[in-house]
Amino acid sequence: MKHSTVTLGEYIIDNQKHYKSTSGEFSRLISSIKLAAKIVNHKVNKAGLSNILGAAGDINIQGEAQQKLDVYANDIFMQTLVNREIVCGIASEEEDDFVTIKGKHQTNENKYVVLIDPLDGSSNIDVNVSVGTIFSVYRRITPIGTPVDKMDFLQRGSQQVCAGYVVYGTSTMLVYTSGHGVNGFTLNPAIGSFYLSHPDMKFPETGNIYSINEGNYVHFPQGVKDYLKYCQEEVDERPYTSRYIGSLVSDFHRNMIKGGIYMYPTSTKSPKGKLRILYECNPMAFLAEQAGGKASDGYMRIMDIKPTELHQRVPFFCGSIRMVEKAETFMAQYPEGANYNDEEVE
Ligand code: P6P
Repeated sequence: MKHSTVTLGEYIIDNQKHYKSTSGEFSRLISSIKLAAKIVNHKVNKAGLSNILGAAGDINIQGEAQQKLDVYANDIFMQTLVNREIVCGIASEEEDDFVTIKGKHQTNENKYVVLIDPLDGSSNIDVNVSVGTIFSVYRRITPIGTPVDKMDFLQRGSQQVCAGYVVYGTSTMLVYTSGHGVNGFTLNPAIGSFYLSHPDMKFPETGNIYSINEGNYVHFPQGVKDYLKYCQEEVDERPYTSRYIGSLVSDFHRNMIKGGIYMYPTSTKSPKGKLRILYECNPMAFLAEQAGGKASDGYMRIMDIKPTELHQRVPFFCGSIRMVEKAETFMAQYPEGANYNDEEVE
C-alpha cells in the first residue's frame, strides 16, 4: 500500500461538502477527538512505566472496577470536547449520568451530543493487549439554547451523524464514518499526525472467523449454540477459526479487514447481553453498515432499537453480512428472544 500523504485534518477539509454542519463545527469535533486520541495513546503506550496500571479503586455504574486508564481516558476526552465548545452534552460509560456542557456564556448553543466508551477492553490494559475508544455523535433534538435532555441521548442509532473508534494496537488508528463510507487513519507517532491509510474500508461479504467468549457456552441461547456448531462442523469452507481478543474494537477491526462475525449474546450472567447500545453497539453498527456489513441483536437491526436507558445493554451480532444473516437464521428458530424491543420502528 503506497504511503498516504493525506492527513485526517486535510481529509475532513477536502470532504467538508459531506458534513451537513456549518462553520466547521464537525471539523472541530473530529479534531478534538483526534487530539484526545493522541494524548491517550501516549499514556497507553507507556502504561507499564507510569503508575497508571491497575484499578483506580472505584466502581463505575456498570459495577465494574474502574481501571486508572479508564478514568484518565474519560477525563481527557471530556476535557478536549468541553474546551472546543462543540457539544452541549456528553454521555460516557464512566459517568453515571450525562454531563451538560455550557459554553463560556453558560449557554447551550452547540448542537451535538457525544456518547463515548473512553477505553473499551480496559481489562486488557495490564496484560499489554490492545484496547480502544468508541464514540458516537448525534444532533440534539431539544431546541438549541435550552438545557440538554436525556432524550437527546436516547436516540436510535439510525440518527447518528458520526461514529468511530480509536484502536490502540500495534499501531494506533482512528476509524470513523459520517455516513459516507468508513475511512481508517494511522497515527505516525514521529510526527503526531494521523494519515489516511485505509480508505473506504469494507467488510468482506463473508468470512471464516467468529469471535465470541465460548466460556459462556452453556449459558447461550440455543440459536447461538446451533450457530457455533455450524461454524465448527467439517463442511465446505468450515470449520471457521475462533478469534476472541476480549476487546470489541480489536475484534471488530480484524473482522472488518479479514471478514468475520463478533457475537456477544445474552447469557444467564448477562440476561440482556453485556455491550451497551448507546456507546458500543450503535457506533459499531453504524460503521459496520457503512462498510457493507450488518449489526443486529440476533433478531432486529441494532440501529432500529429505541434506547430507553443511558447504560442499556443489548445482545450484539456484528460483522460480515452473510455471517450475521446465517446466525440470525439459527436465532429465528427460537423466537422467544424476538420482539426484544416492542417499540414500533418509526
Ligand atoms: P467478556 C470489554 O469489557 C467489552 O466491553 C468488549 O470490548 C469485549 O468484547 C467484551 O466486553 C469482553 O467481555 O465477558 O468476554 O470478558
